[in-house]
Amino acid sequence: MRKAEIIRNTRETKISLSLNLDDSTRGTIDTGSAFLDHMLDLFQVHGGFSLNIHCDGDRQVDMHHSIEDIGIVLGEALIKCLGDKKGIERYGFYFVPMDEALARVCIDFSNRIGIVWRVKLPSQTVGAENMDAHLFEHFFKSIGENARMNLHIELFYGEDNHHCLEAIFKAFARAVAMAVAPSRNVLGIPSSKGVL
Ligand SMILES: [Mn+2]
Repeated sequence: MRKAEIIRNTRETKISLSLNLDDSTRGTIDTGSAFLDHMLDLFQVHGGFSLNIHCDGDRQVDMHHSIEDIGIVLGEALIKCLGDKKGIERYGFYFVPMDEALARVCIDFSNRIGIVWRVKLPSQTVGAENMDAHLFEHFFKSIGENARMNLHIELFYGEDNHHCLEAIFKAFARAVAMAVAPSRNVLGIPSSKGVL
């Protein structure tokens, strides 16, 4: 089983997170934002992963530190689960429509950081907490940098922020699921260099 447990405590956030890529038991997610909980639940369900998160963050400021630090820890957990990346597909991609919105996510667990965020959300806030929708760019940047990924996220169109972000999270989950799946074609580490 590829799994990781990480605890990270700072003056801004206290986070405990566990991720299991080979178990689809639905975990408990409590980030302090019901909207972010919903998005991360979509990630575990659509990826076929088990994710538990508890975050006690400085929400009296805003969700900025919490969402950024959860991204850091989730990125660290992903890379920890993958180890030397032997036998995995390495690349993953997915298009997901959500009613009027369409998103595409392409990833490479390349050990070379490169994040492209081509997303123009239709409104500035989202969720019952009126979270700044711009924070989701920081979130995916934190994941990509800490999982040392090449991560391309695009939103082609969409009129409802909830739908747009839902399409992005589902596409991300399914792209990760594809990339971490056992490779049908490549034996060993999926790189001509022999190291990733
Ligand atoms: Mn929803």
